[in-house]
Amino acid sequence: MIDQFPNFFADADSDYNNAHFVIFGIPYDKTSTFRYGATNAPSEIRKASWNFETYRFETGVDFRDLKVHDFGDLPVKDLSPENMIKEVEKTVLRFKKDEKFPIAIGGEHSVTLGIIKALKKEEFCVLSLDAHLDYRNEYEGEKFSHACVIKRITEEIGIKNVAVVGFRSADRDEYKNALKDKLFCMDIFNLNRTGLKNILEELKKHVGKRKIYLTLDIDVLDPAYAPGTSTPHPFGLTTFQLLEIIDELAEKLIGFDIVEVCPAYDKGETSLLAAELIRTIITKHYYKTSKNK
Ligand SMILES: [Mn+2]
Repeated sequence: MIDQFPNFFADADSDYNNAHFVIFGIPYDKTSTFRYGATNAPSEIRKASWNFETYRFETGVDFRDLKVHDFGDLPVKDLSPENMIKEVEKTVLRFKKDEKFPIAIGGEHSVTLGIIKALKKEEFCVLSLDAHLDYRNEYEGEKFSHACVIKRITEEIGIKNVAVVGFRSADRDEYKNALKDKLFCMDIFNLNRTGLKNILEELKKHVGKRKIYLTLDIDVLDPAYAPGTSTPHPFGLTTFQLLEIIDELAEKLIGFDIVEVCPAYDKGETSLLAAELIRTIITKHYYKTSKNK
């Protein structure tokens, strides 16, 4: 039995230069509004990652054969939101220059803006899976709040390059503005009525030939699966619906993040799920892209 876990993501033991996938933590929760503690998510998710077998019988890929590096955590805990975003941008610019595939562990959702700023030279589509629209202009006087991150991202890369799926909570003006601005957004009720397969077809049509950056707010899942999150909202996706989305889109990914895990509010199941999602997304992306080479 391991009584002290190594402080890196399980089997992410390539060195930086040899790695293709780079995992890094962004322990930040300064703009959280309901529950605090997302700063602990990177270390709890790393710990949870040691639970899993490396071989994936579904694809025949062994996680140990992939070149994954754990870069550690960015020193952003005490920074203002603007400075945190700058630090994230600087780091991801380096990953981009070195042709790495970035995988961020939040932290709250505000961290994603720094990643998008770094990647935005090329055209791609941001897919946000989230219980919330996060399309407010500002929240509690803060433009860089987690509740505004999609609005800020649309300002960076253009609204046609953004899609939000799975939301079920929004402020009245926020929702009206999203519709008025023609943000591609699919609420969870529509998704369940129309069927996930049809929604995925619409999403794929919207994305077209573009690559995808996935920002996965863990609260898109039902709190039954992911209770350890900052602003939980009932009526969420099931884990198998999420897997279906990942299966459809994994090939197109250029990077992803998992945000809003808040480990103090459960018995570890949300961190376990986040760790397994990271392994699953990496493996599926690798499998689907290497198949086409
Ligand atoms: Mn959310």
